[in-house]
Amino acid sequence: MQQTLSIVKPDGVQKNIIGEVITRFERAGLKIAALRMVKLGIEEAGRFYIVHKERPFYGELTAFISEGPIVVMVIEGKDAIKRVRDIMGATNPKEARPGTIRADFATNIERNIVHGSDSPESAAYEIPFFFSAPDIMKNS
Ligand code: 3AN
Repeated sequence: MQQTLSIVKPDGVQKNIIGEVITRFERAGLKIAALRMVKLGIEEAGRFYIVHKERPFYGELTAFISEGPIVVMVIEGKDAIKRVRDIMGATNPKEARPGTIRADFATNIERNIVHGSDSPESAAYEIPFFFSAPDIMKNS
């Protein structure tokens, strides 16, 4: 079993597709092990995306993720990291496979609806960023 952190970003919350995103993960047999809604401050957003600190879009990225409420969740299952990213689709929606969340709903490479940890190392940083151990259910 593997755990990953996924986020319905502010554009996904605004578009009323929180349920749609969760449904796609659940339909694939993945389990929601923890979930809550939160609004990040700009400094927290900067810490969350610290790996992208040197990227030219860091400022826009942290402004966007903190512009409104988000839904953060821990998703659990076999190969959860890769499976969540397959369901999300490519970062740039123009390159995302049809039927993926980003192909269906994303506006552009920045406003792309959903986040998923990209490696076990990222998941190990991102999950405790939002959840402490007792908040994560053993339900699978
Ligand atoms: P992913 O979210 O698919 O793992 P990364 O790790 O390359 O993609 O980028 C992290 C986030 O930064 C993306 N979700 C996206 O919102 C944003 N991003 C990536 N590339 C760009 C870009 N060229 N311009 C603006 N934002 C970007």
